[in-house]
Amino acid sequence: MPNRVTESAQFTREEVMQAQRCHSMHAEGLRYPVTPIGMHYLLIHYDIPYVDPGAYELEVGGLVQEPLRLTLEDIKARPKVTEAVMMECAGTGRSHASPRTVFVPWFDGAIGCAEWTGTPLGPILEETGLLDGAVEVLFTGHDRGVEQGIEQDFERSLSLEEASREGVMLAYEVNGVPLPPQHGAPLRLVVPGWYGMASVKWLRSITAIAEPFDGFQQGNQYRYKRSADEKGEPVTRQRPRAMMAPPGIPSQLGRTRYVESGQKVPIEGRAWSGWGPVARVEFSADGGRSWEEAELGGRIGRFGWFGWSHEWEAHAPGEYELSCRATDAAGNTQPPDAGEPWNHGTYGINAVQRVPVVVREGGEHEHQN
Ligand SMILES: Nc1nc2c(c(=O)[nH]1)N[C@H]1C(S)=C(S)[C@@H](COP(=O)(O)O)O[C@H]1N2
Ligand SMILES: [Mo]
Repeated sequence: MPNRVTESAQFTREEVMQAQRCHSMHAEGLRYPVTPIGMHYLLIHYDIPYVDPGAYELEVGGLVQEPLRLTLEDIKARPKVTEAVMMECAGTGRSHASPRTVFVPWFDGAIGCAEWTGTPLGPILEETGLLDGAVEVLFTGHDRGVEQGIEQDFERSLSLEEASREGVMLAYEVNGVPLPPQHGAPLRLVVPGWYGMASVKWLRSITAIAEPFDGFQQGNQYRYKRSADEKGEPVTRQRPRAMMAPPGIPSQLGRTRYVESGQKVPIEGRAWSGWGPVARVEFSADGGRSWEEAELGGRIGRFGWFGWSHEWEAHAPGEYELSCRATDAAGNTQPPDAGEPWNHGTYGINAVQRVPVVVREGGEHEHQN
């Protein structure tokens, strides 16, 4: 059974359920250099499995000389690293596309940049002694479900090279506290630069394998394909994106912004790319017809997002559409619109953010206090 796609502007009951289980980061959360953990987005395909941390064991096996069974204490006794890591779901921007896939109906908020603490994966793979025939490492979670009619464990692989990269870790803490259940307790993989599906939560086992993994979450889902029956290309690293913390105050329902005229409005935001450092961020107040250079700030850690800022001169009353766009060091940038070229899973949609703003004459409108 292929993915379902819809052109309806209305969301289905299933999508609303998905959106409640898997929430976005609030756009105003962009003001925090490190995302407070309850604000970080969530994506959970099946159930959050109950895993007893006291009884926990990670199996490392397959094509290795010395299979290991590691308790949480064993893992915590290993070299400890903390890294800020920009995470984003591959379904990012899906609701801006038409048609869209029926899954988690993300707009712009499938993001977060938290500080993960754990132990590097590379040395563990080295110690087990990968055998010659090993080509990939498979990561299997404790969670199990039925997806498009197929019962499965959530599992994904990485090539030996990707698995041993700097920053790839087995994490047991986030922002200085033990992993909460929804983020993968007691132990998860964190793969900087990649869309989130690579960072397998609730890790049960790590297995060195002889053939590239072609299971459901890799051979079928998370691929850029034009139709359901095409094999397509794997979804890997995050495409560049910039986002601003929306200025002014919001309307409660539609979240249009209101600012008063005749002032310089400070705009701040974050930008990232999995394909290299961010090289520039631009800002537009006219729906992307003209662009101004924003000021690019520093990066949070080695794998986090970059800060940026800009001053917007909101002189005249009227309706505006604010946008921003990032370009990375490799020259990749963001398209103006979602879904070009369209892909069947509506993955990796990095169209520019659009923030509707009404600039009002100061003191002209009704208010209560
Ligand atoms: N075992 C397991 N790992 C998983 C998932 C899952 O459903 N099961 N979801 C993946 C996806 S698609 C994303 S985007 C990230 C989300 O991580 P977060 O919920 O901590 O933000 O976890 C990934 N790891
Ligand atoms: Mo995801």
